Amino acid sequence: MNDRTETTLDGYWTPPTALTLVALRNGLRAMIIGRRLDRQASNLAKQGYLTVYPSSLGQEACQVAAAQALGPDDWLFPTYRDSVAMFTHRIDPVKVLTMLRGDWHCGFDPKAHRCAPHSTPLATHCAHAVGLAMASVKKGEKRVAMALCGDGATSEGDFHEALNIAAVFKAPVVFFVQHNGYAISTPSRRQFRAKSLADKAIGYGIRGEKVDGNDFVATISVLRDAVEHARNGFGPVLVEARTYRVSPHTNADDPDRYRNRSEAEPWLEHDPIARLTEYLTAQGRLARDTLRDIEDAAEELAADLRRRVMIPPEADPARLFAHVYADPPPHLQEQRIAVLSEEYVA
Ligand SMILES: Cc1ncc(C[n+]2csc(CCOP(=O)(O)OP(=O)(O)O)c2C)c(N)n1
Ligand SMILES: [Mg+2]
Repeated sequence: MNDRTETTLDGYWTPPTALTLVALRNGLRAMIIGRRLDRQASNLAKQGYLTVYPSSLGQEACQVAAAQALGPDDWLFPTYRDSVAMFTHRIDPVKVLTMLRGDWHCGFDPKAHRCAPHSTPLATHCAHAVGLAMASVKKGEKRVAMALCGDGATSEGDFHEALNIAAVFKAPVVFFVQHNGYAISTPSRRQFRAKSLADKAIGYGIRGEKVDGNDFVATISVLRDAVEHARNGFGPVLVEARTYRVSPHTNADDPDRYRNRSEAEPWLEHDPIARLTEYLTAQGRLARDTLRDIEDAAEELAADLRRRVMIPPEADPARLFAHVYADPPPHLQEQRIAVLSEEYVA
């Protein structure tokens, strides 16, 4: 079991040569833009434009590293918390938020984007990632699937089944657990007894890694290694990134009811964006103008997101009946005719 927590930016650990300056700047840019879009989405939820929004504030290193560790043919399997990973994976933010606006579909073509829809049921998508990875091996492809999940999801039966079958068949999957300390109001100490979630890999006979999830350089290094390990036929990897859920579970949650605000302080001091900014600045690799340009770009993207989400989506009642049955049963056909005969006011 490897523990990479020592590779922190605070000690100005030198990144592996494979991590170029361009990769670090891209990481910083995506984290700053991701945080700004995340804040915008939280505000849109408060204003009623989204039905719900689970923020990943403070988890940007994990979100961005997950997307940026993947190769051009690899797949991402995100949860409800992972919109920033999906933005970084180059899916239009409005499309990413489609489901969270209460629309009936995920808003984008999963195949075109190599990204599954946000999974709200915990860990069920881990098995989907294994299925895709196993199919890809059968087709002679070199694709890796990365399934993201939280600490709470590791208690699910689906998580166990996915890891077990992936291990047995050496499926090229990276299971990336963002251990943010909470499953809604349940703290980690009431969730599992294991010393670390990465230790669970031992039971499946696969590689397990633990990393400081607020350290972008360490996290992307570990994830890139894991992706290549899986791609080269050595089987799945379980990566645990230790981080903290700075925000409420969603806009509908009040964390003051179950945790002390002071608990967040040490995590705020280890903010992933501040750490990478400080590192690059201290190395003389980040001009003030560059940072301002990134922040300006983030503002523009947030304004564009706000503007487009405020346009009400087109609602077509006929869609209620589409895509469920190839041959709709008679009672649904009748209902469809009845709905379509009603006058519809947009
Ligand atoms: C199968 C299933 N059971 C319960 C829930 C309700 N639920 C939604 S989020 C959540 C907590 C998950 O915590 P964690 O996996 O740590 O992810 P985080 O929200 O912290 O990112 C629960 C229990 C669900 N969505 N799916
Ligand atoms: Mg959690």
